Amino acid sequence: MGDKMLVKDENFEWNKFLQPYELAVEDFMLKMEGIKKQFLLNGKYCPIEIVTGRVKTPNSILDKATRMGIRFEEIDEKLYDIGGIRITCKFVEDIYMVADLLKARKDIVLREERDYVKNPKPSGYRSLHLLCLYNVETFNGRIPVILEFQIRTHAMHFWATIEHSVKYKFSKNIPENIRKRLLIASRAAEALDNEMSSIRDAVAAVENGGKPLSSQDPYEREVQINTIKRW
Ligand code: 0O2
Repeated sequence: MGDKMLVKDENFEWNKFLQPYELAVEDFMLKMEGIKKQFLLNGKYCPIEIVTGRVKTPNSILDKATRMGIRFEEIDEKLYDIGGIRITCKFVEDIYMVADLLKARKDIVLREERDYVKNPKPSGYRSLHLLCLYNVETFNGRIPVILEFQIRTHAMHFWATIEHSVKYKFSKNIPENIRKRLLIASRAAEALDNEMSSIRDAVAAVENGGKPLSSQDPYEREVQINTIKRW
């Protein structure tokens, strides 16, 4: 295909193509709100703070497909983030709790996990991505679509939002000094995440009669925190 920009085919029915993604994103936004509600109704600590979703625009799809050398006919099987759900959490440990919740569901099948929290991108980008297959019910029958779940902390989200705008401003060619500063800012965000978890543990330990939390396991930690205090 080369580097030739994929062009918008006037006859292509984008609306029809994107509809299953729209439905899938809407379905999952609702499902995530349902999970949130269950935590609250059961008086448990909820690892999910904010849920948002979006479907890529045709221009953004064509732009990314061109960049990645994906042919037009392959877009729906090779472009994984046409439908995206973003979940923002307070703590890094919450990210993995949310991931476990998603992996345990029967209505989605995990296709791929990209852990940019443990292995940040060279840009400094951090988030956990789960690429999942979801069968969306439409009046034309069941249609399989890939959804990309991006799970991140507020600090990771703040960084990604600013870096995204900077990239856009410089048409993806960020000057070297700005790039370095963004990398330093990403490390600062990581330090902030670590400190917030540490403060949480210190407070929980105080409330636990001075005894530190015994487990590094996020589930046990969650149980302990729940018994000590609702955050
Ligand atoms: P938008 O506008 O958010 O939709 P590759 O980068 O080649 O490994 P791919 O398919 O881009 O492969 O997948 P990846 O890396 O999992 O990234 C998908 C999405 O994650 C991106 O979608 C961004 O939303 C986010 N992301 C990934 N890397 C970065 C980064 O360095 N900075 C920021 N701010 N976000 C990132 P889009 O389509 O690029 O963007």
